[in-house]
Amino acid sequence: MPRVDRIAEPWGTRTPYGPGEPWPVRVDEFLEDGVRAEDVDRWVQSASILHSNGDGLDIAVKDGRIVGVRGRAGDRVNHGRLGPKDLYGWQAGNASDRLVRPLVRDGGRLVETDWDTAMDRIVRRTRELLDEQGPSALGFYTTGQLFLEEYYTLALLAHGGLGTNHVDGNTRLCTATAAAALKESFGSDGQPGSYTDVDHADVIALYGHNMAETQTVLWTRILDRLAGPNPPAVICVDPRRTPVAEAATVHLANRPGTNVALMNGILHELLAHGWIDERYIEDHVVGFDELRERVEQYPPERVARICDVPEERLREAARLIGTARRLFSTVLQGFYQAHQATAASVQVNNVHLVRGMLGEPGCGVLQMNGQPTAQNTREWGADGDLPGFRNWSNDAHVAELARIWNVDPLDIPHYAPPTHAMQMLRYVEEGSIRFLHVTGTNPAVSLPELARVRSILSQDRLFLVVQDIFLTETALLADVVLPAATWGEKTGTFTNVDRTVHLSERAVDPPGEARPDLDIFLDYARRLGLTDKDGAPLVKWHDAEGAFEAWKECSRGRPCDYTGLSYARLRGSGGIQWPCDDEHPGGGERLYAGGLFWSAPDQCESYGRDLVTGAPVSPTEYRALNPSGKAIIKAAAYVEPHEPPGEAYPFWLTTGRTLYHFHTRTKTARAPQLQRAAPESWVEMSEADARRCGFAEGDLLAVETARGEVRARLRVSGIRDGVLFLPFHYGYWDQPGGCEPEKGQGGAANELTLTDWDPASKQPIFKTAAARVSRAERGRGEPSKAPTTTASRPVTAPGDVPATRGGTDAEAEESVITAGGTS
Ligand SMILES: Nc1nc2c(c(=O)[nH]1)N[C@H]1C(S)=C(S)[C@@H](COP(=O)(O)OP(=O)(O)OC[C@H]3O[C@@H](n4cnc5c(=O)[nH]c(N)nc54)[C@H](O)[C@@H]3O)O[C@H]1N2
Ligand SMILES: Nc1nc2c(c(=O)[nH]1)N[C@H]1C(S)=C(S)[C@@H](COP(=O)(O)OP(=O)(O)OC[C@H]3O[C@@H](n4cnc5c(=O)[nH]c(N)nc54)[C@H](O)[C@@H]3O)O[C@H]1N2
Ligand SMILES: [Mo]
Repeated sequence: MPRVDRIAEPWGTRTPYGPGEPWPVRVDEFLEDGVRAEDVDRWVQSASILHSNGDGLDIAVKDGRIVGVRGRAGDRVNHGRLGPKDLYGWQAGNASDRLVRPLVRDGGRLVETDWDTAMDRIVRRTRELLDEQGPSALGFYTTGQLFLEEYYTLALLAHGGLGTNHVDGNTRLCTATAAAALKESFGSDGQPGSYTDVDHADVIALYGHNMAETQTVLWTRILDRLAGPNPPAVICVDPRRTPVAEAATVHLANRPGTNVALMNGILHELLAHGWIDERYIEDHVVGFDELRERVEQYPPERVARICDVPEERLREAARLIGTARRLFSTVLQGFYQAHQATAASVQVNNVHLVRGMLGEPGCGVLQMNGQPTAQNTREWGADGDLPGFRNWSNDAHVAELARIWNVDPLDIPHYAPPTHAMQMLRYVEEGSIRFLHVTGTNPAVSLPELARVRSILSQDRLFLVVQDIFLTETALLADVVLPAATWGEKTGTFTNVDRTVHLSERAVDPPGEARPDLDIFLDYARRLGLTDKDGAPLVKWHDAEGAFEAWKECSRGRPCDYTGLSYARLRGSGGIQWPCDDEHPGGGERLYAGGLFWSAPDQCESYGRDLVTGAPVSPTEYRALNPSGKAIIKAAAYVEPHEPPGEAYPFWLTTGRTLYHFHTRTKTARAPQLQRAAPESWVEMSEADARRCGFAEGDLLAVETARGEVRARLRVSGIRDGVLFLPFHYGYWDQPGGCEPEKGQGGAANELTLTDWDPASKQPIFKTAAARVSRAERGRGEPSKAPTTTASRPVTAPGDVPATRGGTDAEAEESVITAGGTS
């Protein structure tokens, strides 16, 4: 079996295929040094937890430890393939510095304690605040990285039991716009498309989505189509020269923050050339006339000026989209983390609606998720809704949920949408939220404007509980730290972006006294003595499978119907999509075939919002607009970003990811192969800008915005002129400072970002800020340590910068399984 250095070759060996053919199987495997496949005691079924792709994999266990992973050949998502984070990231669980005992703050310091003491403190403080102020004193800030069963339990205890409306996920930073865009266009969350659309599409458009680095296995599928007969055309909209841009037929490197203008330009061309399906629009859509009027104002020459892209290239992209027979689109953070996030993402849905391209093979939209279980976070009702995609402003939906939970409808707060994370932070700042329970997220690195976040989270009057697997920057600020068990150490399910549900089984015991998040939530509910309206325990399950069975009832009859699923069915399967019910016993591959949507006034998850002000549309207005449940076209005018560059801060600053790290690096920095590939932060700048400023590769630069300063070494990359890029992965836990920057050193990208968000989705703006840059120190003749295999590839001659390699301890096995056998 060939061994491949998958740090040097992140996408591995090509297995080309043609349109409509099945994607060949290639099984990737990586085992710890010295362990051979025949030494493995057990293989335990799971799926990847380091992105939203949901790659099916088996966990290798030897002597009670995780020693490796292997892709599942029969999984519908990955057909056996794994990406670099899948292959190496699991090692974090074995790290020697896992949290193994609860910690409490005593005399200003965090000290070890037992579970009873820690939980007593939390329960006591919860009760005190309920007595003093009521449920509005309590906030829960959770994640897109737990399991469905854990979320559902938290939903019940927080919404139905404690009765607080302050429940949100870090998914607010991540995929709130995916949900918002789907709700605006189709009345409900739920991705129309399927990964198999890649197999059929003749045009694939990626909007603000560096799929090559962030969903490496899905990108591998596209690379294999590109290497096969009749490859699709690829369109990339991204200000950086990402690997997607390099592979693209047309790359539109638009100026950051101009996505709405760009989309309006494309729609202008579709309408002007009649590349639309009038019949589909007539039968299945409302709002088309408004779109026609709006996009008339965006002829290509105007759009080219706003976006600073060549007019001809824009026309070419529109022609490809307009003449595609099967168009597949994906959207992600370049669109979502922006001031007009929802407005821009909705225009991508509009392209599919005017072209009538939904619900057929190859004709999908994926308003992408980022985190592995973000879809579930939205299903259980963080992100502004109630569980089961129920509409908080529809009394019948609230009543149904109350019936399922056996509580009074008035006990489920629904006077307003559930509070969004940025607003929760504001309430903490003002002192009205006084208890904040943070699970599976590291806001002291991932929220915008970190100096403000640190000052808010370290207030004395706030009781901060952090439930994590490591002592993170956020945990260092906590009053109580609870050690969680993680992936591989607990059982549960999760759902990826194309609605595929996977079961992940417990493979090993958690370290020390660490406990699954589910057990912690169950313990909290029990100690609080939460009851239903008949006085019986509110939470009626005791384990993951019990929670799953309860969730199935909650999902019944909703778009995300899980009633046809069970642990038994998922065990051994290659992933099953929802809806899975009597009508779709094998799972529904695509939504909205035949132009049927979940948008009727009585069914829809949301009545929508004004895209400019964010004001919720009233039930009456919605009924008038869309009485019979069609798709909704919402047009939008382009508005300038809120903080455009000017004299003092002449550059656009954008932030994002690199292939080798996950978020705040708590896991990937503890996987040596990944950490070595991208050991420290860097700042990207174009060749022309670097020359003009007199900077050279490897110089230490100080990047400043109105909020702060960050230092990083320069990588001269293929980024467009006028834009700087910082990866946001690098916080402080492995630095001398611990939880904040030392003066004049390093610094996390979010020291620089601003407190501001999209009006409709409330997703913070991480992709634009005005910045200036100066040289702090001349380079030592060495290049920056940014990866060379990715968007940070240097523009200098090959050889000037050593290529990113993993070496022998990064060699993974690949077996390509063809009709003729294994190679
Ligand atoms: N390796 C890796 N993979 C991951 C993750 C990770 O941390 N590391 N995280 C996962 C998660 S939670 C998420 S949300 C996803 C995110 O996945 P992506 O959205 O693909 O990642 P980002 O790097 O945040 O942003 C994508 C691109 O947006 C571009 N961009 C910036 N500003 C603009 C703009 O104004 N317009 C346009 N059109 N593009 C712009 C950036 O140049 C960048 O290449 O990745 C998931 N997968
Ligand atoms: N500037 C900038 N900022 C960004 C972004 C950007 O593009 N630019 N992207 C945003 C996006 S899309 C996202 S998703 C966020 C991500 O930001 P975070 O959510 O802060 O990122 P993570 O580092 O994944 O944090 C997850 C935490 O959960 C812990 N953990 C892991 N597994 C478990 C478990 O099983 N149980 C518990 N209890 N804890 C666990 C990890 O150790 C880690 O501390 O960052 C956002 N911030
Ligand atoms: Mo994310």
